[in-house]
Amino acid sequence: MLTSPRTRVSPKIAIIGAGFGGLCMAIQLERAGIHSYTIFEKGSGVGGTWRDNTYPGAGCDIPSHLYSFSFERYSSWTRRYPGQPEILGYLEGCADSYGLRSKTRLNTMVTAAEFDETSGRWRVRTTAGDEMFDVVVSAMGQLNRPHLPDIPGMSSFAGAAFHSARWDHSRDLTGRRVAVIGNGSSAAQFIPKVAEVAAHLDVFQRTPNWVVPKPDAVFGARTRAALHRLPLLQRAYREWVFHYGENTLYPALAGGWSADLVRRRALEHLHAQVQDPELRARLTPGYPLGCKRVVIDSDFYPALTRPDVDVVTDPIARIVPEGVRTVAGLREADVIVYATGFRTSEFLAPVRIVGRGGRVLSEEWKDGAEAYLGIAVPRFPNLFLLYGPNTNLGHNSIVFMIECQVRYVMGCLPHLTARGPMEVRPEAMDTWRRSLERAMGRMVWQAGCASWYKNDSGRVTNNWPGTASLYRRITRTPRPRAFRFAR
Ligand code: N01
Repeated sequence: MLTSPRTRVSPKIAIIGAGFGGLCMAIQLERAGIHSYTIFEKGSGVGGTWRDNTYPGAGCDIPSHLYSFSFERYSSWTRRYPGQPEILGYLEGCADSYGLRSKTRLNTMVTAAEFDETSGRWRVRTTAGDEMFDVVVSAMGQLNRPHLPDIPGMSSFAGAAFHSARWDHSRDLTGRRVAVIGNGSSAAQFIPKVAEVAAHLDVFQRTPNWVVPKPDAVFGARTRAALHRLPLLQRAYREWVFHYGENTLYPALAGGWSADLVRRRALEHLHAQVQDPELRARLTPGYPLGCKRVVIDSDFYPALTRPDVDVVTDPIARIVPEGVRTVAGLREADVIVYATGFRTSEFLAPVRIVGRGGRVLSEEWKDGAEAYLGIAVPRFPNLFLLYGPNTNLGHNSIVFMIECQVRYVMGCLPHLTARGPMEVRPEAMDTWRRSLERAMGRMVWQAGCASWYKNDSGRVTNNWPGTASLYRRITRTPRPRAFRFAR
């Protein structure tokens, strides 16, 4: 049985993380006149992944007019796909204009959150002390913990080594021999920049990726002025990008009409940019397009064709003081960059979340993270997740999904204020799980490839198998019947 908390007009809310999700949540609370929240941010600034990823060439491969808040449209993007500094600037601007800074505790890591059944509240433990809250909103994202591989000898390397999401800008790569391990979206963005300055670059590729062109465009002063003066034009552009994702890219992932079209587009791109048939063969994926995250980039392949760049496909045997030893021999390096992705299936880690009856979330999720609508978990009352399990997209803007989730949480607040802590019913979770499994069956992600969309046992824990429009529809209004309430 849940116990009732004392009635309060505005629940006290802890938001974990100050990236797109945490800021969106705080802004909507502000707009609703609810100021009783605190954002806990482990880093030294707001921005989340856009504060962490500062590697050369970092940027978004989703057009920013869509990859931004619908309620905070911005006409000043300097290009279709702006770089990381511009996106970070946008988020900082949002934090300033909604007055979120004073509510944000920087350099404060949440270590645990424990539900106290007597008071019906959460004890949030942080590096700065403990505090009680009515509601906890996790906005920790899926791509916030760098994954370092487990290659023998890594600590023996004599040069500098760092992860792409923790770029060491004190290391000048000019004239150095650089080894990059990994070739995903992050590597594809910084490899062209590193290749320009390095004496030699080895790209260690374990699996080739599908790559499609990135049709970037500069938005000059006139275009920006037009977008500023004509909000309808800006809105129409945003809608067009959104619907292109929904109607052309989504079907390519769901075995629909465009699968062959997008695949052919990727192959044409490869043929146009890589002339050497042997290199082309090594860069041609042997699994269906979309199974792994498609790389969207027009500079990646040209960088790989440079005479001072080698694509190394011999498996890595170990790291040695002089560089990387593959099964074919030593590749000397002064610097190693691990572009090896993130620990994506360990949602909410390393925060220890303890719900009703002493249930520990990481143990509940030992076979794979799951949440009703990606937002709520049985036995964890008043805990809401943003960008939680099965809400990542391979075809559209995650900011759109976050807005849907925040609207849902906002819709829950009057219910939990009136009726006490709310907890999703196991039956609702079962129905959700079954519908997810059915929809997952048609998606390309299960088609014989390894990817960060899955956990170690091969279950797709990260991606949403429907369109973004469908997700918006099903999260529009909370259904109280799906929840148990304390009162
Ligand atoms: O990471 P990844 P990422 N030995 O997981 C390799 C988002 N993002 O940082 O494919 C050797 O994609 C691994 O090889 P394999 C975007 O959603 C967005 O690049 O497993 N190699 C792979 O090549 C993206 O998908 C933007 O065989 C090892 C690479 O490391 C996500 O972030 C920009 C290895 C990891 O690729 C993650 O991208 C950038 C090992 N032991 C990123 N372990 C936007 O523009 C791993 N690898 C929005």
